[in-house]
Amino acid sequence: MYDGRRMECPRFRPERWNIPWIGLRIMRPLVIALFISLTCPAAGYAGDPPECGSELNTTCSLRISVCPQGDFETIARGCGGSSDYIEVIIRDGNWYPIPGIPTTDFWMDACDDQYDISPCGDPFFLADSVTGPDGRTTFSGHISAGGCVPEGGVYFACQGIVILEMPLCMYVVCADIMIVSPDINGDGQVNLSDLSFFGQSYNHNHGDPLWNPCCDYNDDYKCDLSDFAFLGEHYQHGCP
Ligand SMILES: [Ca+2]
Ligand SMILES: [Ca+2]
Repeated sequence: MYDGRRMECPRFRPERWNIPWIGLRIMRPLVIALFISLTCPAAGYAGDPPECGSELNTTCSLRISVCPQGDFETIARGCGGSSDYIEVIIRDGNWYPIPGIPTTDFWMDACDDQYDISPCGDPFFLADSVTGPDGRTTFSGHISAGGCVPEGGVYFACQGIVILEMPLCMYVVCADIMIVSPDINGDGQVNLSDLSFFGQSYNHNHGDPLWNPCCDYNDDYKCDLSDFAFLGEHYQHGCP
């Protein structure tokens, strides 16, 4: 069983990595995992950091509106109700669950390299609790970030190690999560520059050439006065 040891590897934050010769962010987590496997002690005992065997699930196709200030929609409301969540089950190299992982040891970003979650703070979101005896925890709170991930999904990392699809662990798990923010350009502030982006999509709906899903904060496939009201509510909000 897990003996309480924590991995002493350097902690990596995938969003800070720049690998121009690969380009696609989808490759970046795999490169990070390879680097860690080469520079850290080999797995072989319970209590190793998360590797192949971890899981990432959502209760539905989450659509979450976030603000750099962390005061927009919670993950729990990401499907229109109030009880949805993201779930992870973290296991080590021997598929033993890892309990006690701190709430701060998780990270997420867009699977598609053309999109970005722009985090405010480190961490910019928290797990609801430390991982339990089964290695499980959930996420249902606020996210402090800007940017936009309209498609392609979101990957998760725990202690810098990206969760991969079982059983082969060849591919990154991209959870069905869409993230939008009134900080449309992801510079950490909701201001005039975002208003300019919003204006270009205003009164354009899904299917229109000028439709921009990053401007739809109430998930009705329209960019209209309702969304403008949300932008106004968070105007001049920024990273704490
Ligand atoms: Ca902005
Ligand atoms: Ca809308």
